Amino acid sequence: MKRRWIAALILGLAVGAAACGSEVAASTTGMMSGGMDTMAMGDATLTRADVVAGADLASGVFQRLESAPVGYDAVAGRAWLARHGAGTTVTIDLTGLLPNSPHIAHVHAGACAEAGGPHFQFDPGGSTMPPNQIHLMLTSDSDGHGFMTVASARVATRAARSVVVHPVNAMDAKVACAELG
Ligand SMILES: [Cu+2]
Repeated sequence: MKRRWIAALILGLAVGAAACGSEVAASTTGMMSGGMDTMAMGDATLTRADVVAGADLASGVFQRLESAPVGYDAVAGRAWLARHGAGTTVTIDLTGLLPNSPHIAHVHAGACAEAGGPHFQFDPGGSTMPPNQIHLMLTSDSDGHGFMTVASARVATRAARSVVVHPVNAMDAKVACAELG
């Protein structure tokens, strides 16, 4: 059971890296041999970004994108990005997702008017996977609610501008974008 879940997660990662712009699907084999680091994709029990003490907090409201597939008409929610002494924490909280479905969100470097543009990278031009990018993996509940927090050990620059949510099963169909301000 667990092995199947990990395989699905790795597949989602590979598809995500390939579908989100000009990036090449990179180190999935490296991740497999090195073992899965669930912290790299989120942990719903982490301290939420909006309550991290002493943080520089940015947030934005999710807006449905034109590319959203059928079933996301009511998508809504919020993203928070906290820059703090231990790095960066990102939390997303969405409603109106397809129920019981895997979704992946990335911090992007562009405005929502350009559907978020490319992925934010701590080292531009480097690895397309965490920890060089900020990815969050979540599965919506039976009501279409999705929630996740991820922590990075480095402080994101202002190039971390938006958060975009994708269905794992249709990575090109960006669902919603929240611009961080
Ligand atoms: Cu993305």
